[in-house]
Amino acid sequence: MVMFNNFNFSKLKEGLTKTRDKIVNTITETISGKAVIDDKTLDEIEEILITSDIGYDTATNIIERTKISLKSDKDRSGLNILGTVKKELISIFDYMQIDGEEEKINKSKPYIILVVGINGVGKTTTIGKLAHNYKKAGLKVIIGSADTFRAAANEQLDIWAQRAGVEIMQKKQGTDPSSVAFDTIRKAIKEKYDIVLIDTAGRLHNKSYLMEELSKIKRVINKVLPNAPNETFLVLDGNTGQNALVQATEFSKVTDITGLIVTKLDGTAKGGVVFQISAKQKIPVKYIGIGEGIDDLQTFNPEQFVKAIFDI
Ligand SMILES: Nc1nc2c(ncn2[C@@H]2O[C@H](COP(=O)(O)OP(=O)(O)O)[C@@H](O)[C@H]2O)c(=O)[nH]1
Ligand SMILES: [Mg+2]
Repeated sequence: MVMFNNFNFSKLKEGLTKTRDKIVNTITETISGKAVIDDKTLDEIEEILITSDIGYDTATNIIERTKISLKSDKDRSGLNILGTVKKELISIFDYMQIDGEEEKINKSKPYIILVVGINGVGKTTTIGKLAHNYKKAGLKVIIGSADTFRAAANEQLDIWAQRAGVEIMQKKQGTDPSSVAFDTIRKAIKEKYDIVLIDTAGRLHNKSYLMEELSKIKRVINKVLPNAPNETFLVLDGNTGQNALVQATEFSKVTDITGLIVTKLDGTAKGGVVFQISAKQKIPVKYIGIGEGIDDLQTFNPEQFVKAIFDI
């Protein structure tokens, strides 16, 4: 069951232009004019993949598997090679299960979504977009503003809540974030909200501090709802390439991440990092951000993502 009607292939394709230039256009140049692709050319393709943000291990793995699958295939045309590489890239996401998100939400209302990630990755923007998507899907949404650290955070989130047309719970700057989370959830239970989105501050000066803050939020949430949060989404900025991978690794150590959201894939050549993070972390990629607008969040679909990158 598709929860959101937020997919637009041409917009996705446009957003991934630089990534496509970096990965596919160079591969296409390498294979063009060659009737048969030999192993030397495959090694060149491997190098292109390595220098894109797909990462060394993932790239060598893909080419190895491509070589194996081509052994039983007489067709060594460029087109077939590209098709095989595409298939291998899609298979990186095989670990992701079709979610049945709607059923999950229906089973545990209010459904609590905690959004974490370092400063500037796009948490607040993504919460605004998610709120809009859930609202459009007919759900009653409230946002809890647990980024009480920055003065401007409340105002920014308030603007997004208004855009999305959803409720928001805010407290003074400096309030304990977990008390905002607590009150938001209590209100959500009392007033029968379906979805609670909790924004957090992205202070990562040190791991133990982050762990403490996140685990306190969880502890406090658990007092109201034992199974909450139902989801913890980690937001990563696609623009940061390798660094996004490091963040995914670090956050996974301190909290149970149930899904990734990779933002700012528009206008970056580093979109290949989505493959690398998935291959390494095996955490489902739930959404991708391809712009600053309220409609610029798409549910991640492996086939369409690869197709959009390779569709020249
Ligand atoms: N181009 C682009 N910009 C984005 C996207 N997501 C967020 N941003 C921008 O990234 C900046 C930081 O976002 P914000 O939500 O404040 O990050 P936070 O600190 O994690 O809450 C803002 O200028 C957003 O407009 C995206 O998918 N594409
Ligand atoms: Mg924020």
